[in-house]
Amino acid sequence: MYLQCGKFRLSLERPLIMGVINVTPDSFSDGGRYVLTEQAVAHARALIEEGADILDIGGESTRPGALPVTLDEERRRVLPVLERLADCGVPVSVDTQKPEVMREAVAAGASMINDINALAAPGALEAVVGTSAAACLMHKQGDPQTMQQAPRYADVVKEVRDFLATRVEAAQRGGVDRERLVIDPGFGFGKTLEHNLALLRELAQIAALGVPVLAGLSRKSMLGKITGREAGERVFASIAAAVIAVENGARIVRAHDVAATRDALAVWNAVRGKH
Ligand code: HH2
Repeated sequence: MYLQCGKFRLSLERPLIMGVINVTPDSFSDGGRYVLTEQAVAHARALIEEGADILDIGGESTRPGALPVTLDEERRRVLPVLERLADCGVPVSVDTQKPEVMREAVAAGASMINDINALAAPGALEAVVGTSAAACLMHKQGDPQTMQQAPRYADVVKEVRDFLATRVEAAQRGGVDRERLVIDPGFGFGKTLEHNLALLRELAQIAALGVPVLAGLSRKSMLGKITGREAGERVFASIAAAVIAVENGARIVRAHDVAATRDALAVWNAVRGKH
């Protein structure tokens, strides 16, 4: 299995690691902005050293309760980082829901668009169609501000799988080759702990759609609920979740702790990988 990802053709024979770079400051001063770009670029380079196969840059937090940022603000956060990483040697993904940011990001060298809205916004599919960028289609129920208030499903695995199948079809009908698509059940996006656990347990049912599955479990609050630990102390739990996800069919793991994830997946690959 391969993923066409901009100028990169990524083999998915072994599971890949997508390293997370957040460009989401508390300070909006100009000095703060320069520092923010420099920090993000340095963090990106460190994650490449640690073994990230893909980088994911995000300028808008999508954590439960997070507020949206304006188009201009998101642009100012993401584009300078992207430009500095154009020749970093690994594909760079941009985590955005905004079609304008998608278009400008691809023009500035992004190899992938990671959209928690599965390219459903007007103009989103069109922003990706005429390019060679990959697209990650993610499931969510509701919006980040309110999604954790009362998530409800009759059958979470079936509903997420059917939604992803529909979005893959829509993307293909719109002109995006299947080889450019990735699907993601969207752990924590309008899901209770039980919903998240059911999706992780039954991830093979999502992988059966035949499109590479990306799993984002790193440091998520579901791991806090299980272990009682704060976000910065969830590395061991994140590794356990990443290994289970890969065991159940995920081909890309979105991770903050790249070095630890790389070692864990190297062991998985030595045991389970094709030789
Ligand atoms: N999770 C977050 C953001 N973007 N994209 C995809 N495809 N899948 C995810 O699970 C996903 C995502 C939110 O993760 P969180 O830990 O709340 O914040 P961040 O990872 O940006 O630090």
